[in-house]
Amino acid sequence: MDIIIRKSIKEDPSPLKKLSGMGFDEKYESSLPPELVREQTIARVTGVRKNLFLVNDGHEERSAAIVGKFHHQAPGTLLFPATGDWVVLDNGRIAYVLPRKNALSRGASGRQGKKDSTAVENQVIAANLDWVFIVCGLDRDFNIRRIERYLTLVYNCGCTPVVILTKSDLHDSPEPFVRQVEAVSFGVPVHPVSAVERTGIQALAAYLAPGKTVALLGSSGAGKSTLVNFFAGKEIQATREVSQHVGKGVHTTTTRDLIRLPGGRLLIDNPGIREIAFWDVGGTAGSAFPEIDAWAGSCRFSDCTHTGEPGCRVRQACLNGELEQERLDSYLKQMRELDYLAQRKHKSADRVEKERWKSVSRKQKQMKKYGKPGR
Ligand SMILES: Nc1nc2c(ncn2[C@@H]2O[C@H](COP(=O)(O)OP(=O)(O)OP(=O)(O)O)[C@@H](O)[C@H]2O)c(=O)[nH]1
Ligand SMILES: [Mg+2]
Ligand SMILES: [Zn+2]
Repeated sequence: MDIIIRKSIKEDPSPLKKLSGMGFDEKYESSLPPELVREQTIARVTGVRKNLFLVNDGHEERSAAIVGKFHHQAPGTLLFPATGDWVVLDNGRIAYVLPRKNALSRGASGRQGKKDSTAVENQVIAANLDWVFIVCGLDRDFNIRRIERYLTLVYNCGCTPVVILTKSDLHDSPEPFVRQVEAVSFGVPVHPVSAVERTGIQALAAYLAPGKTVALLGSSGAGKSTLVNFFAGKEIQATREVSQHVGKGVHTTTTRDLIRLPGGRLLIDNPGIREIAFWDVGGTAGSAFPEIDAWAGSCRFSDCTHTGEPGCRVRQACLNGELEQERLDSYLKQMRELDYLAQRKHKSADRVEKERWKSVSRKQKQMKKYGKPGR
């Protein structure tokens, strides 16, 4: 059954009630353009397949194609549906993507460096999230520098991170790892858990409130799907066989799916991420390195790059032993990457402008030749 959104939406809240089970609230409702407040169906994207999207209107899940305009628009002019998006359906096809609260995105892997306009297109992992679980195994997966990169990625996407350290059963005590992460994550909650011993997992229930959406992010084999299955209380996501555990580059989960758990809790399981490529959303590395940001305020030069200028408080912190060299290196590397992205964005904007003028002059030439445009 379709959910009918009419002008009388306020008088009849029942259709939206069903959607609230999928995480819909008044903020999304008020962002609906008035021209769409007529007989339309609203649904949430729960999965992305090759040429189709899975959508759930709070009542049932079905597949939906997109309307033609998505195929004809220049990249970046229209929001393209991603898992977690709220969409307006028109005759069963996705016609519009509602403005996002936030979106976890990264540079499209494999496309960087190509000269076409899609080279700078970002890849939305998931949209409209309340929490992002950065899942990291306490095995070979554990890497503090990688956690720093995840934190920058999540902050720059406007999302709220939580660090989950899985496989705590592999150690007598996970506490030293927790301390290490806490030392670089400044107030971000850090939870050690074990799916094998079923410890620590209950603490995560606090994030999984009804109508809240949590996305799981982390390398392949970190234990994301194992967590999903734990919360679901059954095997709904395939997890890697222990015997295959050493096999590198195998992704057990291959799709990004929004899973609705009993009680309206919403989880987005993701394929493992091999490389954390940033995407320019005007962010900095500062949010994930607040102590460095604070010291930077005391550097002699306001535009200090902390790479050798005199009076650099950040380098001083390193010399004093207040700051680890590795952490400063990690910060500088992230800053370089983000600067590069910002420059690239500028360049592409220039190119867009050039192309616009090219098309204007082409039109002018046509006008001279044929007298009037449009003939
Ligand atoms: N010892 C131990 N092993 C675990 C734990 N959680 C998960 N594993 C194992 O880790 C392996 C990978 O788990 P998955 O849940 O498939 O990992 P994933 O993050 O979903 O991996 P991808 O889907 O490839 O991204 C499996 O063999 C799990 O049994 C844990 O708490 N302790
Ligand atoms: Mg998985
Ligand atoms: Zn400095």
